[in-house]
Amino acid sequence: MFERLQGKNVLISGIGEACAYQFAAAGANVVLSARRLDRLSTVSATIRSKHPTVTVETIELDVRSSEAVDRAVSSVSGNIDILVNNAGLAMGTDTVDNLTDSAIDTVIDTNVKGLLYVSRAVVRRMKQQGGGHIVMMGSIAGIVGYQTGSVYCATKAAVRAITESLRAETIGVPIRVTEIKPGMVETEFSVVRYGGDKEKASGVYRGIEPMTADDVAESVVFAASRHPRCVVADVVLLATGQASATLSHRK
Ligand code: 8X3
Repeated sequence: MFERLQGKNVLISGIGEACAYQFAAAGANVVLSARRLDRLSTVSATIRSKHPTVTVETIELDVRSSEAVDRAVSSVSGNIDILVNNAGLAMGTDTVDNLTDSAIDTVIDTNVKGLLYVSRAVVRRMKQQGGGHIVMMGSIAGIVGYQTGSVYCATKAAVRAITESLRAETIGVPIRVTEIKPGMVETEFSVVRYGGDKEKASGVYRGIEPMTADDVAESVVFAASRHPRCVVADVVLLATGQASATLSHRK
């Protein structure tokens, strides 16, 4: 089912560990770029030992710097067939009147400006090479705002807007653009959002079985492995028992 990914080159921004493993398992070469090189080194060592025929590169990258993004993208050898635009975070759970400058700036700079810097550099590459596929990591938080989510929800609404604009701009070029909008997924996302408080973070998933990073990665890999004539444009992923960002059934 995933044979179309064999030998493709995939650039993943942000840790994207589950995606990296699944692409490598499908025979794709992966380039991992994120701020924490130690984490990437662990992922790349695992991939190398499990899938010795694929290549793995790691690049230390903070997407908030446009120069660093341009340098990182130019350092990738060969085509970039697939980009998984995954770097992003939520920070804090403050109402608008309590937001700190740092929460506003870090989240917008990473989720919106960083995503644009990476998209710009990669779209230029894909136009030169004659095509490619960009998978944007959106969220159901981009569909509807919720209490204490203003900045994060705004950035994910921006991801939706950027995705739609890019898809419209690339209709004459074989660049496919997909947006995946996950709901409740248990990753370190909530730990980061709650400033490292693991107890509060796990409270988000109390009484409901959240999705895992693997569930999201399966959709990314599915979208990327469709026939070139077909674009999986939009995927909304919810935990079973979840109806929206604000409505879930908890036992
Ligand atoms: C994360 C989904 O519902 O926590 O993107 O905002 S939610």
